[in-house]
Amino acid sequence: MQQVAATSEIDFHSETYKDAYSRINAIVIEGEQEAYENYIRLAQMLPNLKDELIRLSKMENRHKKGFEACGRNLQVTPDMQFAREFFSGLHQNFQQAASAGQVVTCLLIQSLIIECFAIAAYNIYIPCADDFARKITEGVVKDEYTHLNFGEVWLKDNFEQSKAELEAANRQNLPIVWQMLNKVEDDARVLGMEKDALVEDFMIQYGETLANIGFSTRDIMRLSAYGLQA
Ligand code: Y39
Ligand code: FE
Ligand code: FE
Ligand code: FE
Repeated sequence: MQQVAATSEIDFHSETYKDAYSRINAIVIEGEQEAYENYIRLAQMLPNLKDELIRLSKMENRHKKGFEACGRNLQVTPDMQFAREFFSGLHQNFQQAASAGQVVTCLLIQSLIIECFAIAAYNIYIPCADDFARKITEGVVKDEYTHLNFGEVWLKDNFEQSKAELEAANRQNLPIVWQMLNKVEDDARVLGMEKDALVEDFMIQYGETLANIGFSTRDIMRLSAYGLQA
């Protein structure tokens, strides 16, 4: 948001750029793959919303294919091992919650935290992306707002009975997001994405989301500051 379009200064074919891209591109591909699996799992947990959730999962699968094409376009091989480790914390917590039938926790992890992270990252990436990746990412980010909205609406409609579980899930998972950001800070900067801008956009998006669900301003301050110093 505070970023000036910097594409003219970026050499998309330099070894430095391609090395950083091999990790960031992998993270995005792995994230989209996990999002695909997570929405299928949520469809099993919310059978009355199965068709809608399967539709969301298919969108995630298309996103994955789009970002794989972005890597190929720059002749970059994504470092999938790095990406699986990068997502392992949120992945484990989602799996555990799903096994325990904690749909509120699953929605917080995928539809709020991960979608807000994606929206922040993609919006910051668009002005500094290569032409091919920019067009792909512009299409993807529109879908991510739809996914975020799904979680928002469900949690708003079930707010009173979800509140305590949301607080606990936020406390467990938000610090992991800050740790993830720290791990990619240097690579993101090479791509033209500043950590401060990522944090700012994430906080704005996540705060708005919590407000839409029904949390008070005071709750939002408390919830969104969790683990920020990580
Ligand atoms: O719902 C989705 O499609 C989300 C899975 C995708 C997550 C993308 C994670 C982006 C993090 C990039 C970090 C760059 C600094
Ligand atoms: Fe901004
Ligand atoms: Fe996606
Ligand atoms: Fe998504």
